[in-house]
This record gives sequence, structure tokens and C-alpha cells, in this order.
Amino acid sequence: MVIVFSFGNLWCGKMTLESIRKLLVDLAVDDISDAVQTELDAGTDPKDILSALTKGMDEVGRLYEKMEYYLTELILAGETMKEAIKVLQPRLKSGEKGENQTIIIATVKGDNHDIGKNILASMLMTSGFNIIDLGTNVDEKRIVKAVKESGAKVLALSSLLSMTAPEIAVIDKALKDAGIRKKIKMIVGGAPLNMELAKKLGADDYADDAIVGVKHIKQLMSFG
Ligand code: B12
Repeated sequence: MVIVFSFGNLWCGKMTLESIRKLLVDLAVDDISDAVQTELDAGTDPKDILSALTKGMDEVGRLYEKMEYYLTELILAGETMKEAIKVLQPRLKSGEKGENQTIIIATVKGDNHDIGKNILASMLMTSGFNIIDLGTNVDEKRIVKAVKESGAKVLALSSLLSMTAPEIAVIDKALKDAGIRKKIKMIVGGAPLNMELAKKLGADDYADDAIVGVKHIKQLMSFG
């Protein structure tokens, strides 16, 4: 009897996470918050909900590539994700404390995607870090200025477009030219990147999601 009950729960949990992924793909901007809240109330791990939402976004990206979705759908997907994140964000804690260290975060020049960056920023905030969020479409001059003025130990950059990934190398060079590259560790993330490319572009580290990103940033913080 107990076994049947547990299987039932497991099945239901998977079904509702699947329905959250589907609500995102269906661009259900008015229904997603309630669905996320219901899932949280049922005790589902917020990280699993984030993962279901991200899978939904990946599917939207695929539909866009296949030209079944267009820019309007991408925009609506962004709005739907933001509604979901409003409910989810306060529950996305990463556990350990960041002892008030400062991190600069930005999306690189030419890129206006900010959902992933904002998730990372709020997870870092709930971990006790001071966050200087420079926003999107940020050029190397603003980054150099912020590094000089803040004394931050980590620079976290987001790039979602293949076209804008080379901006990471531009920022690396600008920091070197300003003589401050060794003062800061640079971690990057976003769909077109991987560890190998990140290193080629001059970054110190890469993470493929915000949860792993927070862990890596804590490791980077312990440098000399
Ligand atoms: C929503 C969306 C949009 C929205 C963005 C809304 C917003 N405010 O951000 C809008 C409609 C504005 C948009 C516009 C465009 N988009 Co768009 N978009 C997407 C979509 C569907 C989802 C992105 C997203 O928010 N994902 C959810 C979040 C949670 O995931 P994430 O950003 O990847 O972040 C996670 C990790 O990557 C990581 N992470 C992210 N940053 C960082 C940083 C660090 C330091 C670390 C450690 C981790 C980390 O942690 C996050 C959470 O776990 C993607 C497809 C996809 N699957 O990525 C296409 C996608 C990125 N877009 C694409 C394109 C082509 C465009 C446009 C050029 C379309 C156009 N014709 O105009 C424009 C570009 C505008 C510009 N200059 O920036 C392409 C890019 C292709 C490429 N390889 O270059 C994609 C991949 C779609 C596709 N498959 O073709 N887009």
C-alpha cells in the first residue's frame, strides 16, 4: 500500500513539473505563477522547478530555430519566465554565506538577455554577496570602471548570443590593458559557451547554470 502511495506521489511530482515546462512552452503568462506556487506548496525542490522552467525555455529556443515560433513568442516566453521567477526567486537559496564580498555581474555588449543573469544575481544576493549589477549590453569601459571603483573579487558575465561571446575576450583585454586583470576572477555563462571556449576567450571559469555558478564563485572567492 505504502509503495503504491509513494509511486503515486513520484508520478504526480513528475507530471506537475512536466506541466510547468509545458506552461512555459505554451507561453501561459497568466497561469505560470499559480502553477509554480502550487508546486512549491507541494514541497517540490525550487531547483527542480527552475530546471523544468529552463527546459521549457530550451524548447522555446528550438521552436524558434525551427521557425515555428517567432520573435513575439520569444518575448512572451521571456515574460512568462519572469512571472515564474518572481514566485520562485525567494526560495532559490544556495545555503552558504558569502561574507559580504562584492561581485560585479553584467550581460555583455550587444546582448539584452537578462533572465539567467538575474537569477544568478539574486541567488548570489541570498548567499550574502554584495552585487553590483551593471545590467545588459555592457561594454568593456563600464566594466573596467566598475572593477577599479568597487574592489570586487569576481566578475560574472552572461552571453546568450554566439555573436556576443567574443566580447568576453574584449573585456579580458581591456582589464589587462588597465593593469587590473590579476585583481579579479572572471566567470562566464550562457548558452553558446562551454568551459573550453570560456578559457579560450580569457575567462577563468564557466558554469552552465546559476546553481553550479554560485558554487564556482565561492571557490573563486578563495583566491589570494
Ligand atoms: C527569452 C529569449 C529572448 C528574450 C530575452 C528576454 C530577456 N529579458 O532576457 C528576447 C525576446 C528579448 C530575445 C531576443 C533575442 N534573441 Co533570444 N532567446 C530567448 C530564449 C528562448 C530563452 C533565454 C532564457 O531566458 N533562458 C532561461 C534562462 C534561465 O537561462 P539562461 O539565460 O541560459 O541562464 C542560465 C544559464 O545559462 C546560466 N547563466 C546565464 N548567464 C550566466 C552567467 C554566469 C556568470 C554563470 C555562472 C551562469 C550563467 O545560469 C542561468 C540559470 O541557470 C533563448 C533560448 C535558450 N534556450 O536559451 C533564445 C536565444 C538565446 N535567442 C536567440 C536570438 C537569435 C535572439 C535574437 C537575436 C532574436 C532576434 N531576431 O531579434 C534577439 C537578440 C536581442 C539581443 N540583442 O539580445 C538565440 C541565440 C542563438 C545564438 N546561438 O546566438 C537563442 C538561443 C534562440 C535560438 N535557439 O535560436 N530572446
